[in-house]
Formats: sequence, C-alpha cells, structure tokens
Amino acid sequence: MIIIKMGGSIITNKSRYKSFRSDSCYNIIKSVKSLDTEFILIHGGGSFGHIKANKFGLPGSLKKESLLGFSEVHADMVDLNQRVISILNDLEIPSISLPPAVIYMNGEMSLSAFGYYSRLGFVPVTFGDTYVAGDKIGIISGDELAVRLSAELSPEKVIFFSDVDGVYDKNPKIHKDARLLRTLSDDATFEITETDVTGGMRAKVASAMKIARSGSKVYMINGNFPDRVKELESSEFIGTVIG
Ligand code: ATP
Ligand code: IP8
Repeated sequence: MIIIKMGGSIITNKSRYKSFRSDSCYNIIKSVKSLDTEFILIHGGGSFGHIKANKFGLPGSLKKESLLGFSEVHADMVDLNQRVISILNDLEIPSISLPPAVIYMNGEMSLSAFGYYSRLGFVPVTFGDTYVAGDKIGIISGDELAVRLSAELSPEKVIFFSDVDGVYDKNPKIHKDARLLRTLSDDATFEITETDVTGGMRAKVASAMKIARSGSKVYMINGNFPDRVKELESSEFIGTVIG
C-alpha cells in the first residue's frame, strides 16, 4: 500500500481563496491510478483552508466566536474534498471520505476505518481539517495525517505532491540558484521562507523525516509532472527521496 498526499500548493492556487486546480488534481490521481496499487489519498487545504483559518486566528482557543471559524473552515475543506471525490468518481475509483473533524475527538484519532474500507476495495480519502481538543481548536495538516497513518498502516511508500520539484537548499520560487536536494538526511541544511497555518515546507520535512524513521520510503514530487511517480526507482527520477 502507498499513501499519497496532494498538497494544497498544487491542487489549489494558494493565494486566491477557493481556487481549485481541477486539471492538476485529475492528472495526479490518473498517474497514481496507473500504478495499479492500493492507496490512501490525503489532500491539503491550500486556499480552501489556510486563508480563512488565518483570518479566524486558527489554531486558537475554543471560545464562542471561534466556533464559527471552525465551522467555516471545515465547510470549505469539505467543499474541496467533494471536488476531489468527484474526480475519483470520474476516474472510476471507488472512494470514501473520512473527515478528521469527525474521527478526531478528545485527542484520540480513530484510524480503523482506513484499513476497513481499504480492504473492501475503496480508496479512503482524508484531508487537513479543524478539530477540537480540550480548550483548543486545532488544525491538523495532511502531512501530520500522513505521519499518523504511516505509523498505523506501515505503507511501503509515502508520496508528497507539491508545486515544486522537492526540497531545495532554499525556496526555489524566490531564489533562481536554489539547488534541489535529491536525498535528505537528518543533518541536511536548508532555508525555508514561506509558511502557512500548519508550518509549510518546514513542517512537511519534519513529517517526512518521522515517516522515514518509521520505515516507509518518502518521496517529494512536483505535481505538475505527476508521471514522475512511475520513475521512483529510476536514476532519472526528479524529486527528493527521504529514507
Ligand atoms: P498545503 O499545506 O496547502 O497542503 P503543500 O503541502 O502543497 O500545501 P506547502 O506547505 O505550500 O505545500 O509547501 C510548498 C511550498 O514551499 C513551495 O511552493 C515553495 O515555495 C515553498 N518552499 C519554501 N522553502 C522551500 C524549500 N527550501 N524547498 C522547497 N520548497 C520551499
Ligand atoms: O494544507 C491544513 O492542511 P494542510 C488544512 O495539509 C487547513 O497543511 C484547514 C488549513
């Protein structure tokens, strides 16, 4: 089994509220389907999650005013999720949506449905989302979900798609001379400039390292070239490999 995380940077335009890139999403899922392997799909929030979460000060404390923030951000994420599900349906891939806000309560996340539906032949789909724990409204990222699901299901591979080729020594969108790091070890040094409510590329690298330590191989791929997923073991592969 493999776990796929489609980042919000590739399936949405992160700077325009609720701007969905359906072609990118379609192409990624089509390339993954062609691998003919059991998979779990996670997607990030992009402009369906981060813009409004920021506006409402989420993550933050649980108070009356922030309940509306929870509700609006969650609704926008469900909207994005439905668009992803409808692409899976178009590609004739049976799927089931498992929203974290529903399965993550009182600090406990129930992951049994992922294995259950997977064994039945569905692709379980989950996404970065709002949750409540104690006196806090939290935002769980798709990357953190990948960590938890990897610990539970020990996938062979975990693949992160974003809008850049992988992890660079500095942000490639700002620095023309940025160098792609083909592999990443614990002592790698790189500079990360952009961030979002769940920590951006820095948190992603930390999640990827955790997954690699738990025994799965991790790949970071540019979702604009999703067929790279077919070349993971080739010397021609373009991306970052961790583990
Ligand atoms: P989301 O959290 O919405 O799901 P995502 O998972 O696709 O998004 P981001 O958190 O947006 O990914 O991270 C990707 C972005 O990180 C790239 O668009 C890039 O501009 C930025 N970035 C910053 N520093 C680096 C770096 N050193 N190497 C690679 N990308 C970097
Ligand atoms: O985009 C966060 O998930 P991510 C989703 O994977 C929200 O970091 C609701 C901001």
